Amino acid sequence: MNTQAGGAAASMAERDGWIWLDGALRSWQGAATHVLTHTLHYGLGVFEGVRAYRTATGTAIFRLAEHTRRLLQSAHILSIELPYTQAALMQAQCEVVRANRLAHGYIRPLAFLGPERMGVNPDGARVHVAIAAWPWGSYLGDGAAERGIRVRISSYARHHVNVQMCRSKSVSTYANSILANREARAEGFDEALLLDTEGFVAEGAGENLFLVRDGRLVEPAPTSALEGITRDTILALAREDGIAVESRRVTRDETYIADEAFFTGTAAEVTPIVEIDRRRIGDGRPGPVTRHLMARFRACVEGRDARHADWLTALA
Ligand code: PPE
Repeated sequence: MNTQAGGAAASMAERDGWIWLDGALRSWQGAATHVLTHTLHYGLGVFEGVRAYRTATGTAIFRLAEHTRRLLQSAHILSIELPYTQAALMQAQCEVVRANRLAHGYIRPLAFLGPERMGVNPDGARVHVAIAAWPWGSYLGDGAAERGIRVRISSYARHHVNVQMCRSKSVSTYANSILANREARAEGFDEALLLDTEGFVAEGAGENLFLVRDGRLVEPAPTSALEGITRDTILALAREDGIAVESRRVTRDETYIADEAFFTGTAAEVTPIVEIDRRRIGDGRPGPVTRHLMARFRACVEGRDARHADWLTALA
């Protein structure tokens, strides 16, 4: 990963540029918080991941309104009162991309409780909002989109719906994701797929899952998974193309016999899966439905699909 100046950054904290913190742009390295930050100790915080793309008419943010709305909803679920409106947060994200002169990149808004209080009762801790942005390439490794990735079903279950409310994209969900991802990589896989506490397929460590079976698109109904916005994009594109869509319970063995499988996520975009638990999926290469939806997704994010121009917010 490179700094603005082009040198290699030793740490995400040591880059050059600008971070929006509590209403104003601060220098990248000055955007700090105290070690007694409440969220650092107890994990109550929410975030988003958003991508800006280069289009023929300039840089544009993909589905900015939907991501920002989900940030507000994530906070609402956890009773975190964000001191900013959706419009102000959308404006701030545009400002951060512009200030860092990014032609394309990843935007990370984060709402966290400050160091004003310690203890599980957070009353009195202020809600802070930070927004950073940086260039972020292929999330699941170079060549993932072309070759597809190898996935392992995790030995860790996704949170029970009454343990971690997964419709909230909250910081504390991700300890579970880290355990699963680390386990999968340690065993030579690229990413983990998590089952729920009843044994049905939930989602990837940082992605939603889709299967293709006999030309139909199948997704695990998102009960203990995040309601992904890339997932929503893929569902809309599939319906537009007359591809039947099923949202229901999916079992582990059903993933093994799928004709095709892929992950979706803002960071991962659309990533084909060619192997699950050492079983080849289809012919072991990204399948035709996956490749078709990847191409349609690319056209949308790059502003080449006039039908979905409203998914892009131009930076102007
Ligand atoms: N499930 C999980 C658990 C998840 O983290 C993501 C996004 C998704 C589904 C897909 O959601 P969406 O981005 O709206 O399509 N994961 C974010 C964080 C990745 C990270 O490592 O950080 C992301 O892709 O931005």
